[in-house]
Amino acid sequence: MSQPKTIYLKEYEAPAYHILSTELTFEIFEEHTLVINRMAIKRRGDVPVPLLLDGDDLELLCVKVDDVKIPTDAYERNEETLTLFDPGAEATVQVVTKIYPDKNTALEGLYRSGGIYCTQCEPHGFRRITYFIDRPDNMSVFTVKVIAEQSVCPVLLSNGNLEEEGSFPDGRHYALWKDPFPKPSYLFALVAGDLGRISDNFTTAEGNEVALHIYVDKGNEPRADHAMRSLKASMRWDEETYGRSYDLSVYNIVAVDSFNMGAMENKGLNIFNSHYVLADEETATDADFLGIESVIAHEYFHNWTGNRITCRDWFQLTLKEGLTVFRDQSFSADMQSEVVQRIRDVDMLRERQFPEDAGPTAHPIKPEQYIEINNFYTATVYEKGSEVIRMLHTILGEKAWRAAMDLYFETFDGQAVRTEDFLWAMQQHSPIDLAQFALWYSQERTPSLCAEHSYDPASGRLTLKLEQIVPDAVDGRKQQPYCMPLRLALLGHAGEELPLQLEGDTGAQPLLERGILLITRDEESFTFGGLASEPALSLNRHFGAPVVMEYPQEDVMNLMRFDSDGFVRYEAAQSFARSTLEAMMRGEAVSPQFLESFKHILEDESLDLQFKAQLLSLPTVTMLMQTQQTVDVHAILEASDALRREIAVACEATMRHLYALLHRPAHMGLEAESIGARALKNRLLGYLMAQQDAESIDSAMAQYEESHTMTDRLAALQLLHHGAPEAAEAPMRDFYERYSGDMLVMTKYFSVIASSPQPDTLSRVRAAMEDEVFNIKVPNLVRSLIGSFARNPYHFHAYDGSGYAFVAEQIIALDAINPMIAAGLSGAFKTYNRLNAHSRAQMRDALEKVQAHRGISKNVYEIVGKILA
Ligand code: 0A1
Ligand code: ZN
Repeated sequence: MSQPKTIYLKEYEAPAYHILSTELTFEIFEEHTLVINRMAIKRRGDVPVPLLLDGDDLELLCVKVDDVKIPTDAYERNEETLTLFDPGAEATVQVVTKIYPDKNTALEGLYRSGGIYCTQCEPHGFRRITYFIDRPDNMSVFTVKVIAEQSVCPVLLSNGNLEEEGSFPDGRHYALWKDPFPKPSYLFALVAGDLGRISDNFTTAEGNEVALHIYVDKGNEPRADHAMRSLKASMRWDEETYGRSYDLSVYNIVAVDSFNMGAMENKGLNIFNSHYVLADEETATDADFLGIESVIAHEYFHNWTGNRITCRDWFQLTLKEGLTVFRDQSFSADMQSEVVQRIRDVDMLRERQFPEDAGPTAHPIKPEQYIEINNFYTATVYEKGSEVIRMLHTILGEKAWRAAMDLYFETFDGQAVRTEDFLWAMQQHSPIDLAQFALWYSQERTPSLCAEHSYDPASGRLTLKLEQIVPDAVDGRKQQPYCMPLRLALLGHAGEELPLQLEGDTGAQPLLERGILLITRDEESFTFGGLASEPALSLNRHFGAPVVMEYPQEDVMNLMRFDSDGFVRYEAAQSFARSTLEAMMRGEAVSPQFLESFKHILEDESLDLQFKAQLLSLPTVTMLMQTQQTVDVHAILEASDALRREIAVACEATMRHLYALLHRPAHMGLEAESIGARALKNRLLGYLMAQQDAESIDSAMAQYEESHTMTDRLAALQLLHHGAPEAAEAPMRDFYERYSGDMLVMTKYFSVIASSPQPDTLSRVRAAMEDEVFNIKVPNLVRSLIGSFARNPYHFHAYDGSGYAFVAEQIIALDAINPMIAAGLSGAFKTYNRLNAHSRAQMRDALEKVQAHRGISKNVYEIVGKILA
């Protein structure tokens, strides 16, 4: 194949034309759809220039300018564009294209999923529907007419407000939608099909009535209630927190089964992966409920941060994504417990983004180049992007943050802008110059912050030395030290926060009053006075900067017990567990102090139950891999399994007692206490099951049978299947029989199979692929089965290379169906460089097969190329 082209930010040029308004007519037929597209175009400059329209995989039927068919020598067409040589300074350009939604397995553009027609246009899907200036700096007012067979597609939706509907004598009908807000084509959406719906309404702070509808497959209506509650809560929250109200008279959400990502914020017509809409206690876990709340909020918040103010170009993706993730995380923290939410978000960052930032595909939150933009919907752009926004929030403080956001909305409403424009608004209300801070947008990799301290009893002073280690970029370029806020406290013997009396010139520390040090250099030293005895150091409270914090280990036991910052307590517990595991990998015995501290938390009755479950977790394999020079997965797994058993032996009686207390049917429902009870109970059962003894297996069997919630049922099933496969046979059969008709629940069943440590896992995964419930065209099923396998450290990294070979084989097969999903799966190989020679050689074999495959997509080409470079 020809070498895919690299696109550079520095080569950005504004488009030569704008499309002021766009009238679309969709004629939906069983085999194909006709798209009639009338665009009012306007040239920006005075001199005649060609009009370049993007198009991908389109059958072109007709081109007209001002209603006259133009001769074929007035335009030119290639794989990616339709060029009209000189359509004039202002004209109406009409193109008619024919597309085949049923054949569209890539799920970009217009496709049919489970009988429902729907679209996905971000980032480049619109060009698979019609020819257009398909870039976000081209904002147009859309009017959309959808025509289809009434019996096949009783529901016809698009963006904005419904203007008109009607029917034809031949059994077809139409709906006409108009969106008054100019928008880029990536926010266009259309849905047509036979759907049920639930409805509600919302009155905005200004008194406007908004109709709310959630469309789902018929029969699933009752499972959309939680999504509706979440939507209303989000709408209220954005009014109260940011003074932003909804701006159309209708808000539609549609749930579809085949979707490449979580959901999409199309103006007034969000399209969701059904996983993020449908839930009830019988079929969804607590994590699913929380996920729905957060994704519904995320898409709703995009209406202001993304739609009203959008991105100038795709390099600016974090402008809308980092900011919107920050907003949805703040919302979830307000709805749930703040510290529990923070720990979840940080876990996710470190589990997914840190490895990305340490690997061959590392990129700044604002990349400067790409081959395939779809590869940049990453944890870096989203989650690290959110951490960068969070640091700005910390630096400005609540009040100035709100003022800066108000300014951002007022100044740029209705525009397509850059991250520099956002930073400009922040700067107007910032206590510090943000020039150095802006490096967070242009540099990659995770910095480390190493802290050392010494206390001098004679003078009552503590000196804190901080060294900022900034790794080189992927290409070896040196990078500069960052400006970051570091929240800290000095704690007395009972955990009380002591006053921060910084000595010397404190002029450069405008945030100290709020307990925040501003770090700007690679080496800095701070002296605090007035300390009657040696304090414990509580650093990076709340995880205020996305860094690897190297902790002074001597304080961890105290911090774990009494730090008033819940995040630091958690961090101390994780860090103590990590050093314990590392010692075990060196052949040492389990540290008795660790077991004692663990027990201390276990027996602490004052703790919130969800928080306690988090404090009692062990670092994951991915986390442990991050601190190893050369990764030895099997050593990590051995040590982790051994520590789990030792903990179970040391705490068995207390755990059984507590488990019994928590395992009560009273604990149903979604309030924090019930969620907490389930989280803790299942954490305890996890430890107990590490012993694989009859009593624990009985508990798990009983929990499976008696459970009223999917959370409990699934936890028991997974522990049984992974730890006691013979006992698990009956519940596995039962689960399959109960839920084989429910695709969303089956994704859970497939992940249980694919994440198992049992030796026959790969053959079971292969067998599951043959199951009639499995369908390789449905991304949720692929992620749950093949994706879970690729994350299964026991088998992906199998010594004989079978795990790598299997995943490579699936990447090749999937690439022909859905390149985005194939590229996502390729990410499993990102650890390549850090593995030992044996595993590396096997991975190389697997990856080279992928690379050599004829016709590989540019999505996969870009990722695999970077890994092997
Ligand atoms: N903007 C969406 C994410 C999204 C991106 C690409 C998609 O398909 C190619 C779909 C969704 C969000 O942030 O929620
Ligand atoms: Zn988003």
